[in-house]
Amino acid sequence: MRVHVVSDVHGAAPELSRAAEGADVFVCLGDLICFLDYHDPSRGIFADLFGSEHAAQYIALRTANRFAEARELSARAWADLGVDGQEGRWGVMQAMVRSQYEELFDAMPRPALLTYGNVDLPDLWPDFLADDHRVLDGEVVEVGGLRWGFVGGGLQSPMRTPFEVSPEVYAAKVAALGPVDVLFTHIPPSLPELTYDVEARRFEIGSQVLLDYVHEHQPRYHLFGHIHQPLVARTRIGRTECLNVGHFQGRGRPFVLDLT
Ligand SMILES: [Mn+2]
Repeated sequence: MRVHVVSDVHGAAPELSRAAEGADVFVCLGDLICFLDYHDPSRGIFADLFGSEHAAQYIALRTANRFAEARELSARAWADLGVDGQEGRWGVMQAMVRSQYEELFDAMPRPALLTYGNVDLPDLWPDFLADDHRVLDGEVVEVGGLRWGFVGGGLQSPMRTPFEVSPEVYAAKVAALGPVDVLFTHIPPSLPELTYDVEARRFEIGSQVLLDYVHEHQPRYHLFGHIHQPLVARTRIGRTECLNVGHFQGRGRPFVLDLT
């Protein structure tokens, strides 16, 4: 069985539309939206709203872990746009996210198994999903006689991305799976070589609960995204092959898993 997996799509709709060519099963591990493009500041919702120069400055501050200053910068930009208060901003933002989702779900291969990334708005997904788009979060599906488990979203972080949950909520989703043969998550297990991004030059957040789960249940594979340029793209935890399939936006092609 040839499985194509993508994660961290971040707006790459044309590539997404071709990502299931030749696949028996197609899986998407989320992060569809492009708020900011660290490689091309002219792309993404921030650039569309405030211009690419603002986006470049905002990216520079966040890359330097200067999150408070980044928030001040965006507060000024919103004020310049004449948009007041959280609710006003949210309305504008949601309209832009909706237009990205429209294009991305139009390009999403069918059928597909999906889970959410941390840069997604799950509440909006039902408006865009096709009948044969199956979303799984803390759930198991049987494919070819194997149990495939899915856990979406991220953990609370200073980045304040839209779909971050508390460690307790995340742990409950992982616990709901029971043993699986193949584990699909957006974020990696908490191992430094898997969570370090060599280009952003920082550790992103991985999950200790996922690490414990893999030690305990030893699925054949654990596939995840979230880290765009990882120090290490694959490793072994006991018998489990851990695979980073992230940054579809940068690669433009799916990760191919030949599952026998
Ligand atoms: Mn991402």
